[in-house]
Amino acid sequence: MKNILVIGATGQIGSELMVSLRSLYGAEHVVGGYIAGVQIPDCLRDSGPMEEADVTNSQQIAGIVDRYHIDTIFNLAAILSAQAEKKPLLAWNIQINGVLNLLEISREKGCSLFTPSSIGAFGDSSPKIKTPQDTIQRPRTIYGVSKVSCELLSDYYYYKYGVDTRSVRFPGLISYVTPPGGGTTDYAVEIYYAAVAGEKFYTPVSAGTYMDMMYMPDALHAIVMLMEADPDKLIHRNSFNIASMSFDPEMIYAEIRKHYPDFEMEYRIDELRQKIADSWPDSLDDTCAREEWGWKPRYDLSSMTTDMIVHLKQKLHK
Ligand code: VAH
Repeated sequence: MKNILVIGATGQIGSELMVSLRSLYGAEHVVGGYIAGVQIPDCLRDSGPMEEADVTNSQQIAGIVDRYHIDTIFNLAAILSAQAEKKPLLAWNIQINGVLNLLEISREKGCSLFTPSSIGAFGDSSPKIKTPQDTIQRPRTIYGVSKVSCELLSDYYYYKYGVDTRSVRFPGLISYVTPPGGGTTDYAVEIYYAAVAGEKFYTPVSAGTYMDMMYMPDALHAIVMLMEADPDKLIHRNSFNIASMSFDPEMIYAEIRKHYPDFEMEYRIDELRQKIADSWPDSLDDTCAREEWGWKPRYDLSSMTTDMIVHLKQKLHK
């Protein structure tokens, strides 16, 4: 049975990954790592072990790994793209120095390590349509630079020391559970909240700005599938393109209006997020993930929209 540590267990991905992992492997086998001062949801605190785990504090993490005999670490600590541009050194510290701490701990203690990358690991000079698994990666955001560096470091530790590092390049993730913070793709979450709340939505990126997006249940499924995959079948490790849908604001607006015909959207462009979005791919080619570990999304824009609205109506008491 695995003993798992989730770093960033209260974040957008971490909080839902915790629920999935605890139901799969047993709550007592999944330790939730949080940073001092963060609000820990009761459902996490009451269902299994939680420990303060700052990814920049190597000694603290190593102590948890020893105390709980951790053999698998999921590292979801990150400052998202737009936020990272405002705090580049903090983003670097968490996303590189923090990752190096985890790679060293994984090397010394024999842990497997998952640290997600992102479509943000590509830049203007990467092919934009059906971006290949292996292609040029020259991002110009600190988020992208840290994600490419993390991919390279994780592969280095696999090839030099045999550390079992694996990761995926996440598209924009959409969820009704934990609101996102500071991302470029977060408009695709915020728009659902506005529609269900009966409010007009102001979209920060322009029509025709296509980005790969994914519903959170598919993202969680990808993480577990990859970490359970037969290592002998993996040709790539850090990091797999995965995709499920690509849309622009007009497409998601049209899909939501099938449920709320009077819903209104207007463009209020956020220069920073528009510039970042323009540098990212419109769509990814995820053939390698499908061939090497059986990746296959289950949600598309229509089914995600229906599910998001059902759950947000309950959450917002609408
Ligand atoms: C962001 N949601 O917008 C994150 C993600 C691919 C996008 O990395 O920064």
